[in-house]
Amino acid sequence: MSDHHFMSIALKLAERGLGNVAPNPSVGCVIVKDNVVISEGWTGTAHAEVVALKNAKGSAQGATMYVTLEPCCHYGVTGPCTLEIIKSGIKRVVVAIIDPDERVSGKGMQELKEAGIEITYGVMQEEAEKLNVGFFFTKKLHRPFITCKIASTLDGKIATFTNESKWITSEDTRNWVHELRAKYDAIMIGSNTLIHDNPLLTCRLPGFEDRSPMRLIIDSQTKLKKEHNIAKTADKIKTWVITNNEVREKIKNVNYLITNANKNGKICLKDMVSKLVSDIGITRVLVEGGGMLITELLKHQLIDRLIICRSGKILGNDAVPCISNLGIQSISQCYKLKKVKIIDFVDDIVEIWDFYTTTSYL
Ligand code: AOF
Ligand code: ZN
Repeated sequence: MSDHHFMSIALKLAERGLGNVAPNPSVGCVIVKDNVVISEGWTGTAHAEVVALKNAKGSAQGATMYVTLEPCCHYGVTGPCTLEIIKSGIKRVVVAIIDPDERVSGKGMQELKEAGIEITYGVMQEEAEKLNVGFFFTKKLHRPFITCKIASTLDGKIATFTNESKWITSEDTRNWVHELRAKYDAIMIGSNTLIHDNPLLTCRLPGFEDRSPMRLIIDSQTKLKKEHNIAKTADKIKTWVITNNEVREKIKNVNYLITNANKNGKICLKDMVSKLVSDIGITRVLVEGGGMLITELLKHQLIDRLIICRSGKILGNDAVPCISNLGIQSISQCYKLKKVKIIDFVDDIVEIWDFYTTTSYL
């Protein structure tokens, strides 16, 4: 079996931790002896390598370790993985990508080499970077990876002119979205969506109930009241109100992130995204509306991925559009996206599009 084969298993394992381990990356690890996987691990409270070594129960002597990110060599919340690897008698370590954390950044592999361990570097590097794109964004761009999910009609509308939006897409597509939520660190909405939909924003699929990400509400006028579903469940699911104004009446269990104001007296989005990293440790955000918030993020080049769940319905020109006016005169000024994937559901299709910020970064 090839290095590629075992690294792809490690990458699959790494996927399991997405949405669960921020601000950490989600890493996968397999230990292989005589072409057989003898143990597996992925990041949880402990690092992937440490979990895999523990699962190997002392039989890793002479084995090869496949790991999706360079093993760490620093004392952080946990001790250095390099020490554990050296102690275990592992003979060879195959690494997908270097850890951009300046405490590691090549030093992890150097330490292993100096201990006489053979290193192979760069196997499935691109896939490993894509998987942890949120972590790499925080280290290199100082902001999280931002995806916008839109439930839209065929004609690009997200609600009727009376603001009714339940339901545009079918149940199986909505279940898929619940699963998607579990892979993000946080879900973000604007205050209009809070008022019109009074949502819960949880994962409600069986088996995913405890995987609900934290909720972020862009709410400069503090419209969130204790009667809203989000406020009522803030004791169970972490909730942040993001505002640039002083908050006079705080709601129990709700956290408040105060941002700088822009020149129009509104939330400075650039400051907000940097504080999501520095103050909360978020690496991946799923924006779920509404149109105003998505339009503002778009104008500030703060959307990296667009997921459109499109149903076979038509609402007409008086309905609410998924993106409002952009004042674009010429096609040459338009925003351009790259098609990533189309998923076929019975009544809907899900389209995944990446902005060039993402594709040029990767
Ligand atoms: C690994 N394996 O599974 C992960 C790593 O605060 P700590 O101790 O958890 O360290 C966090 C840093 O460790 C993080 O910024 C990244 O550099 C690395 N993450 N390293 O060897 C893992 N998750
Ligand atoms: Zn580590």
